[in-house]
Formats: sequence, C-alpha cells, structure tokens
Amino acid sequence: MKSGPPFGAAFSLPAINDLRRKGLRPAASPGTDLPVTHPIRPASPALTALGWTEFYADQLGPGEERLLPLRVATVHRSRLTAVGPEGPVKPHLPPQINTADLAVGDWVLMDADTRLLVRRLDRKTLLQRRPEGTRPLQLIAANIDTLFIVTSCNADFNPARLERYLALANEAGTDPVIVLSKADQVADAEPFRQKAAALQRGLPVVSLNGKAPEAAQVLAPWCGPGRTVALIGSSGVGKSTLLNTLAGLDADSAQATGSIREDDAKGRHTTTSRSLHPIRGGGWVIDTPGMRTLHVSDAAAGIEILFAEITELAPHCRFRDCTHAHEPGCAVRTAVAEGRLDPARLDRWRKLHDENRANSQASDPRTKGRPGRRPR
Ligand SMILES: Nc1nc2c(ncn2[C@@H]2O[C@H](COP(=O)(O)OP(=O)(O)OP(=O)(O)O)[C@@H](O)[C@H]2O)c(=O)[nH]1
Ligand SMILES: [Mg+2]
Ligand SMILES: [Zn+2]
Repeated sequence: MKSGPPFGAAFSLPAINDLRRKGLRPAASPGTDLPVTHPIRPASPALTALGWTEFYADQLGPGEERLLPLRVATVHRSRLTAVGPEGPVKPHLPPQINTADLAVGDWVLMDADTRLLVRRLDRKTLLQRRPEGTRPLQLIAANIDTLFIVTSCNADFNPARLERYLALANEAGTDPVIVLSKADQVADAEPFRQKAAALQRGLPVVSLNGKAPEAAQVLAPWCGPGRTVALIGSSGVGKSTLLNTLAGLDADSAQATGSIREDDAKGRHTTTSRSLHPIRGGGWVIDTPGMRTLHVSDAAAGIEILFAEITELAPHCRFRDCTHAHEPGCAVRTAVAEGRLDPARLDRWRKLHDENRANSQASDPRTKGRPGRRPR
C-alpha cells in the first residue's frame, strides 16, 4: 500500500487563514476584537475534540488567547505539520525553535497572521527513551492518554520486552493497554492474554485481528473525542495496520504496511516516522516506527509501578536498601521461597532496575547521594 499524508481530504484549510490571506479580518463578537473562529474560552467543540482541556488553557498568558492552538502531527528536521480546530496547518518555524524539542502530539501556539510558531505548551504526558549510550532522550509522543503496546500472538511475544514498554508508559503517566494482534492466526489467544495480564496489576489486555473492522470496537473504550492514543511495539506487529483500521483509511490514503519474515516473525521497519491521525469515531492515534531495542533509563517510578508486588514487599526487608540478592531478612526472597513470587519475575526486575540505574545515573538526581547500607 502506498503511504499517504496523515490527513485525507476530510479537512479544509483553516478558514481563519483563508480570510487573512484575502486581507479580511475574521468576524468579531460584539464588544471584543477576538476572532469568533477560534474561541479558547470557552473552548470550541472542535478544539475540545482535538484534546484541548483547561490544563492547556490555564497556561495562556496575557494576549495569548489570540493565538491559534495546534497539535503537532509530524516532526521533520526543519519543518513540521500540525492540526488545528479547522484542519491541517503548516506552521513556519522561528529560528529559536528546534524541532528536536517538539514531539508528535504536542500543543503549540501559532500566530495566525504570520503562521509563525510562538511556543509549545507544557505537556500532560511525555513518552521518551534514551536511544543508545548517553545520547539525549528521544521524544516519542506527547499528551497521550493511553499507550497501546502492540505485540503479536507469535514469536514476537516476549514478557521481558513488554515489561520495558510498561515501565516507559508508567513513567510517562499514560495508561498502558496490551494489544495482542494477529489473534486470527492462532487457534487460541487465551494463553497469550493470561501471560500478558500477569505483567502488571490491573493491566487491560485485548486480542484482535488488526485488519478486521471489529478491532476498532475492541479499542473503542480508550478512544473517542478529545482522547489520544499511541501505538508502540516491534516492527511487524501490526501498528500501522491498526492505525488504518482505527482511522478508517482506504487503500489510497492508508499508512504503508509491510510483510514480516516467515522464519522469525520480524518486521521490515516499514514505518519510519511518527504521525498523528484522526480516529473515525473521534479521538487521535499516533503511529510510531517499530522499535529494535528499548533501553530503560530515567524510569524508576515506572518500574516501581510495574513490579508493585516487589515494591510492596521491599519495606519489609531488614535493610532499607536491600537488593533482594543475598541480604538476611529479605522479604522478597522469602516470598520467592514460599512460592508467592515468581523467581523469573524477580530476575527481570533486577535486570531492569540495574539497567535503569546505570543509564540514569548521569542525569537523575534521585540516584545521586544515596544513603549507605544501614538497618531500619
Ligand atoms: N493476519 C493478520 N495479519 C496482520 C495483523 N496485523 C498486521 N498484520 C500483517 O502484519 C504485517 C505487518 O503489519 P504492519 O502494520 O506493517 O506492522 P507495523 O507494526 O506497522 O510495522 P513497522 O512499521 O515496521 O514498525 C502486514 O503484512 C500486516 O498485514 C493481524 O491482526 N492479523
Ligand atoms: Mg508501521
Ligand atoms: Zn530484600
């Protein structure tokens, strides 16, 4: 399938810009010279449908209510595309704005006269990762309500990898949902569902065929006007396939999808950039390129939520900074010995915890100046 722009013909160009190009002033409501085409307070239904809330409105300073709020749809090295209450917009970038600091899903303010981007608003949530070594954190997506962690009912399914995605989602403040794709290719998806559900307390898990229209109904509880979801996972698990189903895109406008290798179910990294798309029943979905390895860093709180059963046992260990490896009076190892905690789970906690600590040390003040070992 060919790759199309994130927005089809569903939107017209913003009326406000059309008017201004023609040298006309937008109509003003009586007693004010604010254009009626983009009232921020109270927010227009179109702005609310884009995900705008009081959280963003409260950030506006004097005079900024005249600016046009937009959501970033795609980010490129020297340009970006966005979507406003009336459709897609291509804002101009002033020299002081670096696109590396902008994520798909961000809210930005644009001067509708000049089309110049003025500034980015503070984020409600931010998904980010450290690519390799000490390189700066890479922004994946901003202002996401729900993260769909996609994995297939095949060789891609890997609890340790899913735990990495869960730590990322928890740390970002988004609600994770495990989406088991390709359920149509196995006789029974239930064993996959059970293994996934055991990874985190209260974790929703759904299984589906991403190509079937019913997949949109399965995911509907997390979608809807004003809500934003993102798709994340390895290459070939069917993220773009799901996007096409959710957005109701036809063959001409669909996001490109690619076949997987038969021997190991690995994908071919078909999607190469992140993009925001409208969902047919309301809401927004962000497609992302397949991830090769997800290194965990700066995610201590996310790991604590993920391994809640270990987090809750730790205060009962004799030593406050017990590593649950060899110390006497360790409540975590006692739980393993008594069959209340899966030893594989403890091993994976240790690996993730240690990796996070090593990767975060340079940047995370929480890991600096830790107290020495001492009994409680
Ligand atoms: N049978 C079946 N095939 C699926 C399903 N989801 C995706 N596929 C197929 O799996 C292959 C990979 O799908 P993509 O949507 O390109 O996967 P992706 O996750 O976007 O991959 P990258 O863009 O490389 O990260 C394609 O051949 C899809 O048609 C599903 O639920 N069932
Ligand atoms: Mg893709
Ligand atoms: Zn312990």
